[in-house]
Amino acid sequence: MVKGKLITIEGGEGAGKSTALAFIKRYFLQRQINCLFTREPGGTEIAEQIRQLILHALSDESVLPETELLLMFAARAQHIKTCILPALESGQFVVSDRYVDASYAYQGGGRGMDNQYITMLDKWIVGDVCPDLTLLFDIDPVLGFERTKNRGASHDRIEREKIAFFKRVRERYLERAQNDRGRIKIIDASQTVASVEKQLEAVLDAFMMTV
Ligand code: T5A
Repeated sequence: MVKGKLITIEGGEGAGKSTALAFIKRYFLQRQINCLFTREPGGTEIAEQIRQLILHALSDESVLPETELLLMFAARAQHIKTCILPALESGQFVVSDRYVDASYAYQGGGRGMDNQYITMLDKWIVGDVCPDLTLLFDIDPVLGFERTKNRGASHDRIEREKIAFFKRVRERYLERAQNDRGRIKIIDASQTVASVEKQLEAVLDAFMMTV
């Protein structure tokens, strides 16, 4: 069976993932590679509804870390089974704006949830639908937040966390990159857009040589 490739994009708030996505779309279009672009939490109708609940729940009740983690994986289960897997099995490339590494970084690093729960859900829900390549947009959270201020949109529930939370998120991402250098490629997102695109092109070119 032809199998596509799964590329994921990760990083802290305001790291420039959305900006880089436009470049990645052009990159694959120019090479006439059929690519599905999706995101987490979200990517399917139900998963987008769960995203809304996670990021914009209209309630004074605080969302428990356990609830947040389980909702992330509930959305991910829908996303994998109904969107990612069928695309990969038809030989398509899939590019997801965030995936399972985000749960380790945000719920594990940020919220301090025990890794064993995340690993258990990862094994159950993600299984072998692992990314072939992960682009980690690394930036100091202070600079990331400066950038989102310029964007003007209001902050969602997670974006309203304190800077210490995002420092822990960054540390956990970097720790994962350190332990999985073959898959996770760090992009220095503090650089100019042109420099970020240059880094991306080099990583994508190297990856395409392997497929
Ligand atoms: N989440 C998600 C979890 O907690 N657990 C999980 O398992 C998953 C899957 C999702 C939220 O959910 C959490 C993480 C997140 O909090 P999201 O939709 O991924 O959120 O959105 P954010 O991460 O919040 O992404 P942002 O939209 O905030 O940031 P981006 O996309 O990284 O940044 P972007 O491209 O919008 O850029 C921000 C600003 O900077 C400028 C842009 O023009 C823009 O104004 N910019 C640059 N400026 C200077 N130099 C550059 N190189 C620049 N690149 C961009």
